[in-house]
Order: sequence, then structure tokens, then C-alpha cells
Amino acid sequence: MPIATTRIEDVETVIVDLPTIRPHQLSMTTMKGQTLMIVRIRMSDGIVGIGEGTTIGGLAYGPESPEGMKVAIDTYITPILLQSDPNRIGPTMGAINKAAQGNNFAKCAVETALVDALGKRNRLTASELLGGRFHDRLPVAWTLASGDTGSDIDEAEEMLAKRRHNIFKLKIGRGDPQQNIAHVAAIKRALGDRASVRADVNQAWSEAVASKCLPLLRDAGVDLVEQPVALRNIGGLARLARETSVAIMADEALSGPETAFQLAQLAAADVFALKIAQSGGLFATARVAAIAEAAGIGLYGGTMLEGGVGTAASAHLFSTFPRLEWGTELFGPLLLTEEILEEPLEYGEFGLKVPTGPGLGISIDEDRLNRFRRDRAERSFHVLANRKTGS
Ligand code: MUC
Ligand code: MG
Repeated sequence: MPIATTRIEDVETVIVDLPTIRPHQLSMTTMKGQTLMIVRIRMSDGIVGIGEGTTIGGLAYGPESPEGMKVAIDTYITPILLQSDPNRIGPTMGAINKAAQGNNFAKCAVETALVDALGKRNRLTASELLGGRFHDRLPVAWTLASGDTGSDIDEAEEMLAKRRHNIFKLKIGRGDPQQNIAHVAAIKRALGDRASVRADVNQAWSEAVASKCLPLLRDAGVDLVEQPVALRNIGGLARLARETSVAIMADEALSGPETAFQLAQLAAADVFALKIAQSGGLFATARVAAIAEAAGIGLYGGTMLEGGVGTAASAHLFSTFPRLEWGTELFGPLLLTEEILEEPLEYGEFGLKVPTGPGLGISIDEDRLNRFRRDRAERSFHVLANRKTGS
């Protein structure tokens, strides 16, 4: 019997502003809230696929903002979707890639929604569509980024006591590098062998500064240093990876299979931070992982601090990698004070449970979405928070 054709009838994009539990300080910006761009694709059989495009600090972290993702989808991607067979995700994304260069985050949100819908239609989880899960639970790191050493230690102790996290990533790169190292060393001293401590420089150091600081971080007990130098300085990253014994992880330098191949060719990283949005979607990220595996590069499941939708999508993909040596950092929803899912994702015992329902296995709470969507809010808290501090 021929399979009935399905059409896409409507594509909706919504910007949602949510507060964070505390300011989150990175080298390039301090987040006081998080903005999610949610896409919902409604099909002729009534199924609605959900996707998310989220970044950090508007345009401070990368070249796409939530507002820009919305415009890219509304203006350029939706007309292609309306002409596409949503069950053929590869050709649909191929047509989108032909019509729109770049815009990896927007494309990832759309592809995620197509995968969610395909899973719902066929009663399969996204992880099954992506090859099948090896893990039902994923280890999850927490980022200490309050900007204060004492508060970070207290936060880490609380996470250890609750058995929520025993891997901590420290955000450094702002201010004096010697003080950065003292901050990391104090936290590692306090936590000892009870936790793995890693540091993310977010591109802030020159190669010369990184060359001096990496051995000091290693001596302080740090297991992994993430993106110490600028994203385009792949040669510098390779020289640092060669000269230091601390593991080096590429994050911002990775923007899909092409940069993954370049990094692997130059042996510029020991570990890849896999991010579904940065790499341009779930399937592109699977290709990045394949390149890493072939080159003997370790895998880490990264985040752009997405809410529940993007985090669930990432979890489905990461669960399909047999070796995820460095765990994940899929804690995004825990940084937010508000949940937009009907059922929050399940955290505990130092991990995240990969959802088991069809598609992404999550659903959006319509009332909560309505409360926080920017086009219905009186004034975005984001704008208010930034105005108060003058940033
Ligand atoms: C990044 O650069 O890794 C991931 C965790 C976190 O706190 O920030 C992000 C971005
Ligand atoms: Mg990073």
C-alpha cells in the first residue's frame, strides 16, 4: 500500500524570554536571562513537530541571534518547507541549504522539528530515528559561573550533596589570567577527587598567554581546557594541543563537518564539544562525531544553554554515541527559573534521563509559553534587566 503523502501546513516561530537562576558570567558576556526561539511545524495529518534555536547573549557568542533565526525561518525557510515532503528530512534540509547559506542554528531548529514530527508519526523516539540509543541516561556537568570563587564552591558543594553533578566547568578568560588560575585552583582544592574540574576560556586568550597558562591549569588539577584561543586560530589550537598534556577541547571552532575535518587533520583538539545548533543540526552533528571517532578524538555533548526542547534533542543524539568519554553538559533547563515543558526533563544521580516518548518525547505547556512569549509579554524582562544595569 503506498504511504499517504504528508504536507507541511504551517510554520510558527516564537521568541520566549526566561529568567536565569543567577547571572551566568562568560568571557564575552554575562547572561541575566535566556531567550529561546521555538519553532512549531504543523503537518496535514495534525502532527506538530517542535524545535528550538537558542544562543548565548544575543549576538555576543556567535553570529546568530534568536531574532535573526526567527526572520531566517519566517522569510526564507518556511516557503521551502511548505513545498517539501516532511518525511524526507535529508532532501528537505538539502533544499534549505541551497537557498540559505549559514544560519546553522535556524536550520537545526527546523530539522529538530522535522525529526520530532517523523518520530511522532511513526511512534519512534528521535534517538531511534538517529540510529538507536546506547545510553538511557547521560552524565551531566554543571557550569560554575557566578563570578565569585566562594559562591562557586558553595554551588558545587550543593550539587555534589544533591548528587546532581560531579563534573564542573569553570568559565574563565575574563580579567587577569593569573587570577583566573587562582580561582580554578581554589575550586579544585576545595572539591579534590570528588569532582572533575574543567575550564572554558571561550576564546579569550592569545596563544602566548594560553601557552603559559595551560600547564598551570593542568598542575591545578584541571582535566580539560575548552577553546583557549580564538575560533579561527586553528593553527594555534593545534600547537597548544601538541605542547601541553592537558586535554584540549574545541568548541566555537567547530561549526560542522568541514571544520571538524580541518581540526582533525591538524590534530588541533583532543576532544570535540558537539553542539547540535553550532554544527547545523542533528545529522550534521552525527557526521562531526563520526569524524571525531575516525580521528581518535574524544566526544563531549555540549550545549548552547538551550531550554527543554533543544536539550531533549541533543540528549537523543548524544545517546546514540557508544563512547561519550567526557559526558555532557546538558543542564540548560536547570539554569532557568521557569519551565515551558509540560513534564520537565528528569535530572538526578549525576545524569539526565533520555526521554522515551515518540519524537523528542516532550510537549510544550501552552499556558507557560504564552506567559513568556515576547510578543505577548508587556515588556520583556530581558530588556528591563539590561536597562537597569546599563549593559
Ligand atoms: C560554552 O561555551 O560552552 C556551555 C555551558 C555554559 O555554561 O556555557 C555554554 C557555552
Ligand atoms: Mg565552550
